[in-house]
Parts: sequence; C-alpha cells; structure tokens
Amino acid sequence: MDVKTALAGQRIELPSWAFGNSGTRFKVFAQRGVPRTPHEKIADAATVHRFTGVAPTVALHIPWDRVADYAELTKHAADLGVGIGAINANVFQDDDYVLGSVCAPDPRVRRKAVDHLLECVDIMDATGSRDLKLWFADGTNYPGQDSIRERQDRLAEALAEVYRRLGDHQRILLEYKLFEPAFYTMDVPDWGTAFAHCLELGPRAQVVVDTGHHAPGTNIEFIVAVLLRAGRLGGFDLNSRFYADDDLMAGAADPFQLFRIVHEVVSAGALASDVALMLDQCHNVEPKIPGQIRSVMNVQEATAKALLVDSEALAAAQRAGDVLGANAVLMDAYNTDVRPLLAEVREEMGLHPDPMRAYAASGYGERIAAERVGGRQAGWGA
Ligand code: PSV
Ligand code: MN
Repeated sequence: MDVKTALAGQRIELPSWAFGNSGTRFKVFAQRGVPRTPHEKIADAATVHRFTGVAPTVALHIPWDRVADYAELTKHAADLGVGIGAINANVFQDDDYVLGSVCAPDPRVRRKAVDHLLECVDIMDATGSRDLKLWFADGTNYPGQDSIRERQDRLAEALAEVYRRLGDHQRILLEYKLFEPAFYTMDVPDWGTAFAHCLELGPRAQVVVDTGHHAPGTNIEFIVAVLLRAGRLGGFDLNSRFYADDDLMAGAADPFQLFRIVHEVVSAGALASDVALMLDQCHNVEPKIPGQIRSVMNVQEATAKALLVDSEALAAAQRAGDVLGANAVLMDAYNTDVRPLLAEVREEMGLHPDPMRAYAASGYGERIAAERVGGRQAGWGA
C-alpha cells in the first residue's frame, strides 16, 4: 500500500481519561474547561479527531465513565463523528481491593471484581466495543504476604470466567506492568506472564503493551516482534516515560523508540490490522486537547518514518550480513523530516495541514472554559 494511503487510514484511539484532571500522588492540578461528564469527554475526543482525522474512537474507563444509558452515549459519540473503543475495567479504586481484586485472598472480593469485569462486557455489548482492556493493580508488597502461585490460579480462574462471557467478535486485552502500585510482586508483571495467561485462555485473549510499563532500558520492540510473530499482540497503550510509568505524551521522551516499535508493526504487515494503537496518557501540566493532538501527530510521524523504511534494501543488507548498511537504511528513514508529507496527507484528507494551529485558531478551548462552569470536573482528585 502506498505510504500516503496508509497514513490517511491509520487509526489511533484516544483515552477518555486524558481529558479529565490528573496529576501525581502529590497534587492534581485542575484546568479550566475540563469535562464534567463522559459526554463532554467524548466531545473533546471528537475535537481531536476533527483536527487530526485519524482518531475516530475513544476508550472508556469504568466506573469513571459510567452512565445510565450506554446506547445513548454511543449515539452521542456517533453524532460527533466518533465511536466507542476499548472498555477499560477498573478494579483498583475500591477499598475492598486493598489486597488485590481478582487475585485477592478473600473470595467475596474476587467475586465482586469478576462481576465488575462482566459488567464491562455488558457495556461492550451496548456500545459495540470489541476490546475489554484489563489491567490489574494486584500484587503484594512483602515477601510471604500471599502465595504467588495461588494468586496466579485465582487470576486464571477469573480470566477464564470473563473469557467465556465474551461474544465472538470480542477480545480480552491483558496488560502487564512491572511495578506500581505493588512493589514486591505484581500478579501480571511482564509480557511473559500475560502471554502465558492468554495462551491458556484462547485466541481472543491478547497481550497489550503499555510502553510505560517496563524496566528502564527494556527492548520493547523485541517484545512487540515476538508477540506479533505469535499472533498475540492485541495492541498498545502508548505514552512515554523518562523514569517509570510517567504517562507523558507518546513520542515525547524517546521518539526513536516509538519509531523502532512502529517499524516492527509495519514490517510485520500489522499496521492496518487488529493491533490497536491506543493512547494511555495524562496531561498534568499541559492543556489536554492539544496534548492529545500533539501525541497523535507524534505517532503519525513515527509511522510515516517506519513506512519510509526501504524494506527491500533492508532485507538485502540483512541477508548480506551488511551490518552498517542495514542500520543505515533504518536511520535514513528515521532521519527523514516527514512533516511536509503528513501536511500533504492532511490536506488531501480535507484537513488543515497543522492540527495544532487549527485547533488553537478554532476557539474551542476558550469556549469550553467559558461554558463548563459549575458541576464537578472529571478526574482523580481535583
Ligand atoms: C495502569 O498504569 C494503566 O496503564 C492502565 O492501563 C490503566 O487502565 C490506566 O493506566 C489508568 O490510567
Ligand atoms: Mn495502560
């Protein structure tokens, strides 16, 4: 497929929670104009799509985005030109989950957690969502606190019950995270654990790679290549980090890493596939809508560079054992300024070539700041 067509057809999913107030455990800074309701979050996500043209779905997080009528919410999204994407379960913010959710020692707590996951599948039925994204904060803080093996058994049992409830077109995307909030063991700490559970469950269980969830220095593109080869890469939670799970804008900390990751996706022929490119970010100090627009543009730039890799020259250099030649093919693509190409793609899509400028000129940010007065802003603490 031609590079411009591939770029115009790219799909990047936005997280509803990126539009709410967020911060660190030290302080959540409230911003003016932040949505009070899931409807307003969707309106902001639709605005990002209006200026970028490649972000047509928004992921929900339950219960943050709980509403009485999901069919109505889906229609609201459709009226604004977007769809509902992945449903993210939240079994990490209830007092009952202090020792874990689906892995907790208390069967009553496990039941409650699984019931929440099943509720999320009901929501997928109502919204037409394909993906149930599961991230478990479960783990332990101290050696001996609980049985590592029994916790794995409890996890497997819970996942199996949810998997059985899925419709034919629905998937479980299982996310792993090295540490935090638990510090001694996480119950799904790495891709290997997630992969093992997915294999046990069946083909509609897939691993999701959150780029902020690894030890510093981890070769994430290697993980991506291995999961793609096994047909078990469900998607990404894209964000960038300097230290731990910083949830900064994708492509901000290490654009070269993002390029290397997308190169693996492109070279496996998986760009226009079921591999979901989702953002999972928090904009703590920068304005949120432009923060999302910039992130989408960063992912587009990495993708454009990956699409420009001369795959035949690369394969020839690799087969010939030409180490420097192969590396040069990759670096030539990475060092290309793809901004003019993307500007052309946008113009051909009927968009302004510079989404950041177009958004700033639109007055949307000022309008929501003036209109969204009163009520309670979405977020986790402000
Ligand atoms: C956990 O750190 C995580 O990456 C999961 O995807 C959660 O759903 C999300 O962040 C919450 O912000
Ligand atoms: Mn994530």
